[in-house]
Amino acid sequence: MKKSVFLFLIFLSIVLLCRASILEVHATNETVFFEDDFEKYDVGTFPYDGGWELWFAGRGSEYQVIVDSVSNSPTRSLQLLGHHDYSAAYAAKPFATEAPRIGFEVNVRVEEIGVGIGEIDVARAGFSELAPRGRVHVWAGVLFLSNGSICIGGARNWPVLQSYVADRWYKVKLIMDRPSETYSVWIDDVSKGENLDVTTSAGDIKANPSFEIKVFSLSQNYNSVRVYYDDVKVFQVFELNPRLELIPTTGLAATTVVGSGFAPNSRITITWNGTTMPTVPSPLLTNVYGNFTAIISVLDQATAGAYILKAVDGIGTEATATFTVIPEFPIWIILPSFIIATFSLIVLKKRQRTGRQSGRIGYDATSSDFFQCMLARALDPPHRKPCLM
Ligand SMILES: [Ca+2]
Repeated sequence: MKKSVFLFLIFLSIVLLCRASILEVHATNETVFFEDDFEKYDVGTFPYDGGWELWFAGRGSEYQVIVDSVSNSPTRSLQLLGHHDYSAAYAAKPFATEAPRIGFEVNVRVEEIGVGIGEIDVARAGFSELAPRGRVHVWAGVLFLSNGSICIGGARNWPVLQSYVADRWYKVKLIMDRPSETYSVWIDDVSKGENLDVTTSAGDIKANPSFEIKVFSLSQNYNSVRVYYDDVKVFQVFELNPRLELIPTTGLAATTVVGSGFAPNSRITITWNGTTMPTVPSPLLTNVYGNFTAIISVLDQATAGAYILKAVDGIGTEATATFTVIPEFPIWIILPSFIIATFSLIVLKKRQRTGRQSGRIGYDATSSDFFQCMLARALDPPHRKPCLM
């Protein structure tokens, strides 16, 4: 009995380890554009050094600062404070990408709820752009309303995700699929919605697609409530499905290598039977979709056979394809062609010569010797004597 329990525990441990490994592999399928825990800035300053911009100063720039009185990790966070309904406090960090799937994480803490009008947001985090006349367009922004609700959306009548309380950190995560204009959202790592339609405060989503996103922004909008942000991460999400195609798959000189399903914006290394080989272009990088195209020259032109080409990206994702080296013109084609061509050349020259001299067509001993000489050279490469007409 004890032995069976012991074996069961070992089996359970193996299963859990495998599951952990799978989750770990899955978690690596993202590229971080930037992350910030606000620890490297001086207290009382705005994090300009980290690339953050202060779009609007709310109650005053002296309130839009790093603080060490409240933090999610380990000692500092960013405080924002607006000025009633007159002026919001906005911190924004630009990032330029055409990546199809982008996401963000941020921890949010609101000092008070139930202050002022309840149906408007005191905290707002999301992908956005600065529009003319001091407006900010947000795509699927996550909103903390003054009535204690966490909502989402770029327009009014937002769907409610859950309630929240004051003076508590909430971890918000959102991943947006821009080609389909959908997103999924989590609060404290619990899913609150999948494949929801992206809406935007810019207006109709078709006229204002999420590919217009230029920044990630944090703000304190209404009711003048201190809001704290910490541990920001903005990233790209991708799925690995590496494939390699060669065009052509056989030949002698060169081939085009077409890869897909690799890590986006990642450096690709091509090997030929294990030997790293030059590529055109160089360096070779995948695009935002994880695709690439390159031209390579065949390394072993002298030895016919099958060779393994392997492409590996910066995180170790790899795919292989086989290239077969064959002479462009096999000997069984070259030799008869050579004989026929030589014979035809002799005949032609003979005709020209005899035609010029007497108008008669025929052979002589000299041309026959030349033909035999050329045939001997073709069949016996070491035979290097010149063949004379
Ligand atoms: Ca921190």
